[in-house]
Amino acid sequence: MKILLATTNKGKINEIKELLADLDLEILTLIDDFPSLKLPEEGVLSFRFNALGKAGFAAINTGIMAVADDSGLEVEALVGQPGIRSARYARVGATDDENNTKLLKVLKDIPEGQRRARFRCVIGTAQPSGRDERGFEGTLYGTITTAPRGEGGFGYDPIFEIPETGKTLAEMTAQEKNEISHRGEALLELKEYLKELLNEA
Ligand code: ITT
Repeated sequence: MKILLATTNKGKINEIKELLADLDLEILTLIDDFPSLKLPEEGVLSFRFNALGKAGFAAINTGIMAVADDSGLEVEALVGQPGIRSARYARVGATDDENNTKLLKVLKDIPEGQRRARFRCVIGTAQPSGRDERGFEGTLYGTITTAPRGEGGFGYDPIFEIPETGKTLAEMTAQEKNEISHRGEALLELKEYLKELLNEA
C-alpha cells in the first residue's frame, strides 16, 4: 500500500516516517515524488479543517491516499496565539528562528509560572475517491522558556519545555519526543487505522 505525506515540512516528515517505519507501506512525499504539486494556502478555521483540506487536495490530485498534518502552538497568556498561524507568526514564509524570536519578545514580561502552552496536532487522511476522511488528534502541554535550548527537533522545539523533565523538546532525542508529543499521540491512532487498511488489502 502507498501513502503520500502531504507536507513540505521536513521536521514533520522525519517524525511521521520514524513512527510508521514498521508498517508494510511505501511512503511517498511531495518533496521527492510530486515536487510541482503546491498545497493550497491554509485557512484560519481549525487544525482539523486544514489537515483534511491538505490531505484531500493531495489525494485528489495524485490518485494516492494522502496523510497531512496541521499543527501549532497555543500559548495561554496569548489566548491561544499563534495557533493555526504558528508557521507564519513572524511573517509569511518565516524561518523557525524568526518565529521563536518573535514569541520570546512578545512574552518577555510574562513571568515564570504564567508561560503555559500546548502543542496541538491533527493528522488528516483522505482517499482519492474523496470518501472516508479521518482526523486523529494529539496535544502536548508544556511551558515557554526565556531563551532557546537544544539542537534537535524543529519549529518551536528549542523554546518549549516539558516541566517534568526540565528539557526542551530540542534537548530530547527524536524517540523521546515522539513518545510524548502531540504528533506521536495522533500518529498512534493513524497507525491503528493504517493497520486496519493493510489487513483489508
Ligand atoms: P505543511 O503545511 O507543509 O505541513 P507547515 O510548516 O506550514 O508545513 P503548519 O501550517 O501545520 O505546517 O504549521 C505548523 C507550525 O507549527 C510549524 O511550522 C512549526 O513551527 C510549529 N510546530 C508544529 N509541530 C511542531 C513540533 O512538533 N515542534 C515544534 N514546532 C512545531
